[in-house]
Order: sequence, then structure tokens, then C-alpha cells
Amino acid sequence: MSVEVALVGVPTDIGAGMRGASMGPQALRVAGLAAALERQGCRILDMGDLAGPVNPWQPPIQGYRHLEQVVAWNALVFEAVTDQLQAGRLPLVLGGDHCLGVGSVGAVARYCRRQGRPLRVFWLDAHTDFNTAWLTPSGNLHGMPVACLCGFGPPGLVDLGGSEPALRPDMLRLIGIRSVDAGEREFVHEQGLDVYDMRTVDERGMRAIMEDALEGLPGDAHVHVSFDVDFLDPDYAPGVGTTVRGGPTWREAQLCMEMLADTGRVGSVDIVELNPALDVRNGTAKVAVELVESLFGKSTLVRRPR
Ligand code: 5AB
Ligand code: MN
Ligand code: MN
Ligand code: MN
Repeated sequence: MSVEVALVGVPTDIGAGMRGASMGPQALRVAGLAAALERQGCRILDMGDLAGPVNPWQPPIQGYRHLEQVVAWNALVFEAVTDQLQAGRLPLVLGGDHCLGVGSVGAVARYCRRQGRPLRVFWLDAHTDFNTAWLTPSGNLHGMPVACLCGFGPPGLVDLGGSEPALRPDMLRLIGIRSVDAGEREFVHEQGLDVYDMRTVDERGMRAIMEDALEGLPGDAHVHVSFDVDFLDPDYAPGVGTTVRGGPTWREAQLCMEMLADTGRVGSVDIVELNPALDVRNGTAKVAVELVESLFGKSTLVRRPR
């Protein structure tokens, strides 16, 4: 039986510091996402786009910009992702800015908890997204989803899936990191997040760090991949709001995706932070689609399972 993938569009930039990520879902569709996944034997069900509040473009209040609207969007995402998991489909969430990770990963975490399945979340990003209201330099909630998922954040986001935190830090692997704010840095250390920063990738190579990050993955685990497109080096992916140079090359990112695919355990995915307003001829969307195709099993040669 082939995997049934449900595309869930989340056309918002409510948590970002720049407008435009709201156009991400359509840009990914136009770049041929569905056809790419069909080539990998998936059946695609495009659920269309969720409809949440408009972006009022206001300054932060008490450390959060647009908190009320971010909560509303995430409640929709949480519900939509839960519905797809319950229907036995693989939710592929098309962002949208990364604040939607709270609802998406939150739903996956609750689903796994109820099923008694271990969960491992791969956060592919230039940033750790571990800010809080008192640490954030911007107030932008797309810089806070990992903290919210670990229980540090405002009501409405930390309790989306119930009273306990969605994730323990040991369920997370953050890959490609090269931008962490001053206070955030201490907090990442204090909470013991498993961070593979670019220095580690340089020193050990993508293959070794991915082997490390995948180590001990239980056979019945659910793997969630939250792919922030700014993970990639901006030479390959200029169409994002918060570029940081010195990221993985196209090849390194491909290997990362291929090794995740080889687990055979990928059960849910986010593609976030693509900003078509900053892109060139939809090229970044096309690169994201190429990588996601690998995440769903594209390989040059026939390969034996690991
Ligand atoms: B993204 C920054 N750390 O909090 C902040 O793209 C950037 O989801 C956050 O990773 C970037 O504003 C959020 C400076
Ligand atoms: Mn992010
Ligand atoms: Mn990022
Ligand atoms: Mn960003």
C-alpha cells in the first residue's frame, strides 16, 4: 500500500518579521510538489489552504508580535494535522512561517503519545527557534516554536495539546544551526538541546552527524521533519526572510534528506519559511521540492534498506 500524503496549506506570515511567507504554499504547488511526490509512489490529497486571521502588522506587545493571531492559526494547524494523522495519512504542512511548528509538531506529539509511539523531531534550520518573550530580540513568534513545544511560552501555544509540554528536549535534533541569539544560546545549553551546528557539520561531515542524530531510533518511532528552508545556504535558497550564510550546500542537504528517508519512519513533515516575494523565478521553491522528493525516497540507484 502506498503512502497517502495530505498537503495542508498554511498561508500566513503571522509569526515572521517580514511579509511574504504567506505565499509559500502556492509557490510549492507551482514548483511541482505533488508531481514530485507522485513520482515517489505517494498518493497526494491536497486539502487546500487553512484560512486564519489576516496579518495586522503590529509591533510586539509584551514580547510577542501578533500572539492572538498566532494562537488562532496554530489551533487550525493542530486540528488539521490531527485529522490527517487520524485518517492514516502523512501530513505535509506547507508554510507559512515557522510559528506553525507549534501546532504541527504539537499535534504529532499528542498523536504519538496516545499511540504509545516514540517520536523524534528533526528541526532543519539555520536557527534554534528557542526564544521566549524575555529572550527574543524581535518578538517574532517564528523564533520561538521549539521553546513553546518544550513548554516555554504563552498560554494558547504551550497548552495546545494539553497541560504537559508537547516535547522533551531529548526528542529533538536540531541540524544546520548557525544563528542563535545571546540569551537563547544560554537557554539552549541549559535545556540540553541536541544541536548540530554548522561547525560540527564542517568538522564531522553531514553523514557522521546524521548517523549520530539518528542513533538509537526505535523501530516503531515516528519521525517528524520540520524543514525551515533557511536551513540551506542562501546561495541555493535565497527566497527566505532570514538568510544566514554558511549553510548546507545542495548536496549536503540532499544527503540529510536521503538519510532521513532511509529510516522509513518519516510520518509528518513541515516545509516552512519559503518567501516567494524574495525568491528568483521560484527557484528556492524548486530546490525545496527537490529536497522533499529525496525525503520521500528519491535515489539515483536502487538501494537496499539500511
Ligand atoms: B526561523 C531570530 N532568532 O528570534 C528571532 O526562520 C530569528 O523560523 C528567528 O528559524 C528566525 O527573531 C525564525 C533573530
Ligand atoms: Mn525556523
Ligand atoms: Mn530559520
Ligand atoms: Mn526565517
